[in-house]
Amino acid sequence: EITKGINGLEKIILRQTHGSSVEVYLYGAHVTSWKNDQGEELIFVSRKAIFSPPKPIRGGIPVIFPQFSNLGSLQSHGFARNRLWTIDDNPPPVTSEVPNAVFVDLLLKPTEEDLKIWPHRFEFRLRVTLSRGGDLLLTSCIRNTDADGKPFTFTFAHHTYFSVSNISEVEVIGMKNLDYLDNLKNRTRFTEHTDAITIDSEFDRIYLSTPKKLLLLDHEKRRRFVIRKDGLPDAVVWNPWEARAKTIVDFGEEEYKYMVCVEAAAIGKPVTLKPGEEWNGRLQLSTRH
Ligand code: TA6
Repeated sequence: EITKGINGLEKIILRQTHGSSVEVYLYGAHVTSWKNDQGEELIFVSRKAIFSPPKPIRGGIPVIFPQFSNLGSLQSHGFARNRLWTIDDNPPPVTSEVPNAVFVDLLLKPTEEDLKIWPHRFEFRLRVTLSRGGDLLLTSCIRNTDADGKPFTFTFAHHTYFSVSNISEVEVIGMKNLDYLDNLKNRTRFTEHTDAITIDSEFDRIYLSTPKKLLLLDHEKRRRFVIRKDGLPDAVVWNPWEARAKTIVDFGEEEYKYMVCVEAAAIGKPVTLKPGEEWNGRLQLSTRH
């Protein structure tokens, strides 16, 4: 179902018979809602989010490509999140892996303007799938379509903003003994010693080469998000906390309490694609198992 969202921007709604749903805007291929069978929202979007290009939408699941943060010469977090994507009306067939799923394929190709800031031809296909059981899957396929034979390199993230009852109730599980780069300390490298990460101040870390399965626990809601990822070795954990939140214009003052970003990413080892080569990434979010 295609409908008009906020400010007339087009969005697609995927629904399953049991009641779960997903909403994705063509602007940024940005998922802004994921609801479970009970109709409960699982994704955080700021009350102050500005649905007006070129400002990226605050919250949801921004697609970060071709550059994470300020790791290169592009604008922070690249440009995929503030481009208008198109729907592929004739998508390649589904793999049997997710039966009875509903999905939409969104495409991004560079415009002549884009080529001036990042001189590489590519095709990015993002498949957004809602499984019968209500899991949200994001599968990315990025291809180097440069005819004149140049490789390109990128970093990537699904910058997922999870909705939580209260940040004090939250644990992130799966990082014990992993190295991380602390964004609050000039990306100095440290080793994580705790198994269950809790957050009680500004937090911004890139965990390197994590397990494929991570957990986000919300004790008050008795909810457990299972994050499964493939081709996305790293994981960013972010909460701006009070002081930094005040500096973000499209973020409510108290809202840091109700969100946490746990991002499936490829940052530590940037991906390089030769002409004709293809890269695949996969993120599966579930609250069931
Ligand atoms: O992923 C964490 C991070 O890179 C933080 O450093 C923080 O700035 C956040 O993303 C949001 O970035 P944005 O450009 O959306 O304001």
